[in-house]
Order: sequence, then structure tokens, then C-alpha cells
Amino acid sequence: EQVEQTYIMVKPDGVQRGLVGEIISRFERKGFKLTGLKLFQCPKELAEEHYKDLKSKSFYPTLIDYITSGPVVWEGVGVVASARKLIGSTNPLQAEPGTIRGDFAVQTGRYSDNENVGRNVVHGSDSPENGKRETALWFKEGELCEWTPAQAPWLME
Ligand code: YYY
Ligand code: MG
Repeated sequence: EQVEQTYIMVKPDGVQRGLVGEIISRFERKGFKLTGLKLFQCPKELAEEHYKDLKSKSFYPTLIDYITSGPVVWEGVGVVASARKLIGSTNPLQAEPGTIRGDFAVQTGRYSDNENVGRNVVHGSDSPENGKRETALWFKEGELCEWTPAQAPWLME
């Protein structure tokens, strides 16, 4: 069956603040299938490729500095739009309580001169196409695991 793929990243602030388990747990409880997981410090070139659509933005250099500042966790899970809802709005000030950003992030305001929204803990792909693109960017062939969770028949009819 055709399953959407999305790309979730716990950003360096989420890792430093000890939120990795909490964030993974939210996707697990929702019923998403985890297909890949890795922890590493992101090289600048990879961060630039990942965020290439935002290159012209004033906050771009700040964003690249932030993403490369410490280890991140990347995971592959299902269903793009649903993951975005769990994550919440880009700006933590606008993210609803109950979402990851709404529950765990505040706006720093430090970079308000360049519209940077600050540290928002997590990334999730914004379309099925980008879910595929980003997964291919961060995971090599053979690093994803195809499996059937025991709970599958209890989650989906
Ligand atoms: O997909 P999402 O992360 O919610 O937002 P994007 O518009 O793709 O921007 C990616 C990333 O860039 C965002 O998570 C923080 C940063 N950013 C920012 O610092 N200031 C903005 N005004 C917009 C985005
Ligand atoms: Mg985005």
C-alpha cells in the first residue's frame, strides 16, 4: 500500500533540552510508524541543502547556525499533514498548547531584527514531495527499516 513519508527532526535545542524521548513518544502514541532514526551533528552543506528554499530570507544565516549548533535526531514516520498538526505553527508564539512547539517552545526575540522566530524544537516536512526529498537527503539506502507494527490492525481498518 502507498504510505506517505515525512521527515521529522528534533533540532539542537530539543536534543540539548532532553526532549528527544518526549517528541518521539508523541509520534509513537499517535500511531506513526518509525522507520529510521539517527543522531548526529549536521554539516553546514547538508543544512543549506535542506533549507535551500529559504536561502533569500534574512533569517537564513541564523537558521543555518542554529541547525548546525549541536546534534539532531532524524526520524522517518508516516503522514505529512498529521505530523505538521502535532508539531504546531512555525512561530512558537502562535503554536497552540497541545502541539510540540506550543508545549515546549517560546520565542526568544533575540533576532527580531531579521524575523527569526528563534528556537522551535522540531522540524517536519511540509508536503509528501518534501517528505521524500528530505528523507532521501538524510538517510542512505538501507538505513530505513520496513516492518509491520503489531498494533497495525488495531490502528487502521
Ligand atoms: O516548516 P516550518 O519549520 O514550520 O517553517 P518554515 O517556513 O519552513 O521555516 C523553516 C525554519 O526557518 C523555521 O522552523 C524556523 C526558521 N524561520 C525563522 O527563523 N523565521 C521565520 N520568520 C520563518 C522561519
Ligand atoms: Mg518547512
